Amino acid sequence: MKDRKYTLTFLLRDDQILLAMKKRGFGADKWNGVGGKLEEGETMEQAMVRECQEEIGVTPKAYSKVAFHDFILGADTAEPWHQWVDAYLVTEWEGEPVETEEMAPQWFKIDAIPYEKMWDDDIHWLPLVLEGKLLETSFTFDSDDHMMDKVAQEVTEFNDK
Ligand code: 6U4
Repeated sequence: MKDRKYTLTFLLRDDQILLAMKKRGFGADKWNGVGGKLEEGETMEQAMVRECQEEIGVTPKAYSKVAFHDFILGADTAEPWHQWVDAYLVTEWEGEPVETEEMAPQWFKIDAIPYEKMWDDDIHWLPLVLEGKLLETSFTFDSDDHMMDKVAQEVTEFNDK
C-alpha cells in the first residue's frame, strides 16, 4: 500500500515565510514547505522536527499544526493513492536554514508567495492558515499532478490533538 502519512512545515519570521525548492523526487522543481514521510515509531511532531533538520538544517522549537490534508494522487489511474499530510507553522527554531541535497530554502514576503510555482492546491489553503485558520482539506490530482477537485473545511481543533 502506497498510502502514507507526511509532514509539511513552513517557518515564519516578521512578514516572511520560508519556502524551499524541492530539488529531487516527488514535487521536484516546486516551491513548498519542508517535509516528508513519517517513519516507523515516530510521532508526527517528531517527523516534522527530523525533516526540518534533514532538509534545511533547523530544529523547530515553537510550532503548531494548522492543517490536515488528504492529497489523493493519480485519481485518473487504476490505483489512486493518498498522502495524509499534517501541515505546521513554526515561529521559533534553532539553526539557520541551509541548502541540502533535497531542498534549497529561501525567504519570501507573505504578500509575494509564488503560488504559480507551487502545488495547485496551495493557493486554496496557505493564505487561510496564515490568517490563523485551522483547516481539513481533500485535494485530488491526476497523474500529471494537476488538481481535479478540492474540498476545504475550517475546523476549531484537530481530533488527534
Ligand atoms: P523521498 O523519501 O525523499 O523519496 P519523496 O517521495 O520525494 O520522498 P517527500 O518525502 O519529500 O517525498 O514528501 C513529499 C512532500 O511534499 C511532503 O512534505 C508533502 C508534500 N506534498 C505532497 N503533495 C503536496 C501538495 N499537493 N501540496 C503541498 N505539498 C504537498 O503543498
